[in-house]
Amino acid sequence: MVELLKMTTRAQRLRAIKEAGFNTFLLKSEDVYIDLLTDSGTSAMSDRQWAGLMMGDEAYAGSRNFYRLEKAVQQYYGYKYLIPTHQGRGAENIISKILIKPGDVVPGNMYFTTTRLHQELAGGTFADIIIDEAHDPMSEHPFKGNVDFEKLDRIVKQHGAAKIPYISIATNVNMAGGQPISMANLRQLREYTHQHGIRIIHDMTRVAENAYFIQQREEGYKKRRIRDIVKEICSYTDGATMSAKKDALVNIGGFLATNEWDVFEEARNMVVVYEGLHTYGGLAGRDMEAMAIGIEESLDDNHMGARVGQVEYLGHKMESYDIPIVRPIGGHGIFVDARRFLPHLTQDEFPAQTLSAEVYLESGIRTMERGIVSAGRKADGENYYPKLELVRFTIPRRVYTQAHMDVVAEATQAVLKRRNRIKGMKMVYEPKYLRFFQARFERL
Ligand code: PM9
Repeated sequence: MVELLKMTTRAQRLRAIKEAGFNTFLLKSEDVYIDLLTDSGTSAMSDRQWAGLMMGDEAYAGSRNFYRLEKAVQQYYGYKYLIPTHQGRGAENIISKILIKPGDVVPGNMYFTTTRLHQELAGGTFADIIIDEAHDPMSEHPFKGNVDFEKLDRIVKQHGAAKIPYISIATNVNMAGGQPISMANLRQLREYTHQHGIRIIHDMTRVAENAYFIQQREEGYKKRRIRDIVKEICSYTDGATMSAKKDALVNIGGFLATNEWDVFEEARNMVVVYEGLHTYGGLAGRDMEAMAIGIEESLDDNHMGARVGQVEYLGHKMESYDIPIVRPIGGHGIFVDARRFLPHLTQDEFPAQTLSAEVYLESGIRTMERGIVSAGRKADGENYYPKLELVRFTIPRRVYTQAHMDVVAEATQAVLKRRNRIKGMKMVYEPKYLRFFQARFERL
């Protein structure tokens, strides 16, 4: 499938971004030239996946596509039980409701917006146990997704293992810049959690990208196939939530997977309340078919080399223009460091939100804020002040060419040249949950 891209004038973009309250989530996609808002549900499906859509068995119960998907999850990821959900947060809702009790603590390798919100809504508190390097955009640590065992041990000693329903481990940590956890670190975590009787729940949204980095960077994995590395990663965890809209190359879909019968039984019952019957979980049969095919395609070594290679291409181009980006270059996009890009703005003036709006205004390229707006507020109402104040240039899989990446780098360079004249913003509307999606801003 090919799609026409629409170029707009600066006057049109100014009108559009003002109408959108300077929030790129509120832009109409028809006003966007190159859309790097997210890699979620925006990838191009393959010929095989499109053919799979035609094989949808739209029975209410027991669709053959469900069994195909169940087989793919068992075969490629190794989890025993599957519950499809409409997308990742559907699975997060269910697992949080089942495992977390009020007063519990959920340690994890950096927060993710929807994941932490569901943990909090279930009465839990998230505790960050990622290594310090993950909060430093300039650190060259090859595995910034690693767990810091001193931080974890402090939490376990302080609260006791009984208050920790699970450790939340993301592969290729999104908010850190698409940064991987190493196999050695995960293996060590498995040993630790076995000693303490704590589960690991795996946010496997970008597990294949993580596996690619293990293959490229970790001793002993150079000759291993991505599919084998992915299976090994999953084997160190007890269950998983998945937004299949990313790695698994579909426009909609997700799942919860577990190796525990009791958890499965409760989840199978709960899914009928929130999503749909346990053999479709909010998805059409055709969506499950496309997902089963996408899972297999995502594990192909050549696909992953091309995918991360394109991200690296954009990153190197930006670096050649002195645009400050998170190092090392991550898996799903380039994260521009708004603190270094706009050093004259305080964090309360929303540097990343401002930069994202300016990139749109300059060029029609849509990106996403990943800083103080995304971090939201604590239970007591205070703002979180994350160390990372980033703009994410997220690359959809199999959609854009390197020429588009050239345009992106050049447009960002043009903003860099006039950065001293850029003023910050104030928030004029703030919704209660996940404010980054719908908040509105005005220029100072
Ligand atoms: N991630 C992203 O753009 C979609 C919307 S932004 C909240 O990065 C992880 C690591 C994700 C993720 C979504 C979800 C939720 C869970 N974990 O969007 O509900 O990156 O399918 O998945 C977005 P769903």
